[in-house]
Amino acid sequence: MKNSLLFLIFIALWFNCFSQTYTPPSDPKVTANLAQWGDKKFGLFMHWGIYSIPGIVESWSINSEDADWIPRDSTKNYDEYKKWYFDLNKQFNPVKFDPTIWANYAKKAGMRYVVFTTKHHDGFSMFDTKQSDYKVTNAAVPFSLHPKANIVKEVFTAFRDQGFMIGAYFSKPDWHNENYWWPRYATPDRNNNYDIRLHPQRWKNFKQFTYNQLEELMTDYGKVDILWLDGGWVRPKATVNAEVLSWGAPIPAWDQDIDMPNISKMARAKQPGLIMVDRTVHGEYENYQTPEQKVPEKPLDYPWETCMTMGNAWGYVPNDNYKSTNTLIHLLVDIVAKGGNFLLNIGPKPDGTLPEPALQRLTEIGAWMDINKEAIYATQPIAPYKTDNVCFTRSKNGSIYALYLLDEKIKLSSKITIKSPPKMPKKLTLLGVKSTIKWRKLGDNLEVILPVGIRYLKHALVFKLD
Ligand code: H79
Repeated sequence: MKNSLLFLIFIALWFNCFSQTYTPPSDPKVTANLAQWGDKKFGLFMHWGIYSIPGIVESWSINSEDADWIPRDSTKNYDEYKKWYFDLNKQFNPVKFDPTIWANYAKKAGMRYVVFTTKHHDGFSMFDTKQSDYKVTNAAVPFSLHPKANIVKEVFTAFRDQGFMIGAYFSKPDWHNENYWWPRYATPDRNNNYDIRLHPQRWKNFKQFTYNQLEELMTDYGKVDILWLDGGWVRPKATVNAEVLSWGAPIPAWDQDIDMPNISKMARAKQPGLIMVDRTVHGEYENYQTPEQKVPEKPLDYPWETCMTMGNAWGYVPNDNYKSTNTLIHLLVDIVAKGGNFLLNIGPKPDGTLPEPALQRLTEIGAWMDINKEAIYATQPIAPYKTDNVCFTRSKNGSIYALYLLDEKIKLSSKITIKSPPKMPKKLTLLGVKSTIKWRKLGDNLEVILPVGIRYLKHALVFKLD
């Protein structure tokens, strides 16, 4: 009896050990930075690279996986197509590049951190790496002659100057590197295209290359707060989980182990307290989790961030279909009420400017944030999180906010109900309105009479309950 109980406990512990979805950082500096990051709530994600020039899906079309979300040019064969894509570097010339303008717009929108693509899967480095000629500062690139050619440095400096936390997006896979995609063989899918067990030295070279590039980014680009590592199929085979399998790509028989312990040691020596996000590889190098293009159903009990495109695409695509300001604000509110951060992506145009619809939305979000930001920043989730169309947040000093989501198409009635708020208030105010609000308790609910003349309050009305 006793033995079988012990056995059960052992099995439970063993299972728990391998099904763990989150491991808190052991370094207190990382914990402190994570808390600081969690208070920022709203960040700007940027995908910019050679794929922005023709305005196509970032990187993916040069791998031979057949998926409906990866459009391909049917007039060229695969090899010609890949050559055409890689040669786009010779056209990169964003003459209107001015990241200070980007940072100004993002700041006005209420964003407080930025994550920028230093290198996507196609391997084109947006920084002055010494490890490869396939980079923005190489003479083959027209923009290399420009004083702001070292794009990553300019972006990081401009946003840091405006008080943003700085995040470096970096793709672990590199489809331009001969030690990842060996030209001897075909490139049928996203994985490295040779058997690492037969060619260990080749993978060792790739690991060294990756380490060196990351060392440059951690050394020569000022303070970096977040290292956001994408390309989760580059991972030890033992860490492959259901999520990885759901991507539908082949799982190689070998480890694509990039040696995170070594990378982390170097990166945190250069950047003490660095937040590391080795996406989907749950464990000590994934300090927060990053659901992509989706919002979790319920609050998660570890730090997280939804990354999502403002249009449909990550990179700039002409005539992309942008989400409305109303939708974006509702997403922000819903995410924050569930304890997450919102990393909202915009793809700059090939000339270096931001698309007009994106600027319009940033400005409109900013107007809402000007009135309501105290219900967003540094808040914590509080049960019941959301009832009907009302989300709740709590500030650190104990105020509760009820964020009443407005449907643009429906005319607001003069009397509204906040169902089952976290607590019954003594005082109720409506942010952006000075006059006293009439309200009363009605069972577990609050009934609020809206004052006239508040038509200027759009997207979400925010009530403060004290
Ligand atoms: O850099 C961006 C993408 O290129 C990269 N990560 C973001 C931040 C990326 N990694 N993996 N993928 C993209 C795979 C994409 C899978 C998808 Fe889907 C399947 C896209 C469309 C179908 C998942 C399901 C995302 C949207 C629906």
